[in-house]
Amino acid sequence: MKRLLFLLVVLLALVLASCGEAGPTTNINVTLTDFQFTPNQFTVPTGQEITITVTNTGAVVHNFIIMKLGTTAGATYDDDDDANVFWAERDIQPGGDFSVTFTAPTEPGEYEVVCRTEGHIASGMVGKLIVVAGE
Ligand SMILES: [Cu+2]
Repeated sequence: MKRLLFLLVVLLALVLASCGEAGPTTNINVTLTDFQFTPNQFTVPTGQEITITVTNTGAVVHNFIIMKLGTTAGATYDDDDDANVFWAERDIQPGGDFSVTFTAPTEPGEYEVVCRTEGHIASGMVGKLIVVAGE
């Protein structure tokens, strides 16, 4: 009996842990380094106001650019990609630490997140915004 109870507690803990990880959030905290988004995957609910807190701990300027659904900046971000931007916080200076808000897309799906500084996509500054239907 004791063992069964232990098993149930473990199972419950696992379920709770996985919920916390997968659930959508309206608060994103992202750290920009040379050359990564940490974390590099964000899950948000459709159409809600999202507060994003950005910290650039790298030595160079970075960007947080959300591409429109179904588009990609490819291996390098160039001027043509501007037309495909859903939302962007550009030219985040080293040491920069602030919060901004944007409204999440109303269409669920996976949106590419990139840094437009030259060479940064190729170096690994790519992420994913996962938009899920709100409850
Ligand atoms: Cu960058």
